[in-house]
Amino acid sequence: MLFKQAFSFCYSVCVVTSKLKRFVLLASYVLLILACKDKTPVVDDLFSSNENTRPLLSLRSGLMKELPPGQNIGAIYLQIENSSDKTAVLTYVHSDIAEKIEVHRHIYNDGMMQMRNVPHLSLDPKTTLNFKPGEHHLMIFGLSPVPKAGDNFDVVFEFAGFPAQTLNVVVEKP
Ligand SMILES: [Cu+2]
Repeated sequence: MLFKQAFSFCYSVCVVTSKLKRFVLLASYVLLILACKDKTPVVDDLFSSNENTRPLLSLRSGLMKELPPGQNIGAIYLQIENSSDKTAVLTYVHSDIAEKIEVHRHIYNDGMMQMRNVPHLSLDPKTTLNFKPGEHHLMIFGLSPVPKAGDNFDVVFEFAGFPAQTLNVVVEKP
């Protein structure tokens, strides 16, 4: 569209001046400007594309059920996406309002559902892990203060070889 407009502009200038040489010069000048202008977004895309700005690890949907009165140990569910091309190993999880946070996984042992501590959770490249009831969860110990439904708090995740990530966990009604 722009090229068409440029040509008709140049053509009208040519008609007025009746100088072909001037038309050719003007046309190449306008086309050069347009060509440069068209390339600009491509250069911008190189620096602002999603691939370069998207975090390599994304933590989302942090959720904890409100605890019964007197209890200060809870379970947190979330989703972790590793969109990088290397394995991410979770080395440490902590929060200002908890004494300790562990990664747990439910397993069946002799027909019994048991919880196992997973000290170094590995996330394969290009995978998403859903923490959910009956599978992986975070066990949060010694909550103080114990958050109520509607509250939220931050949990920090440290991964080997990746920047630390903070997840905001929302407390829901039981
Ligand atoms: Cu547990």
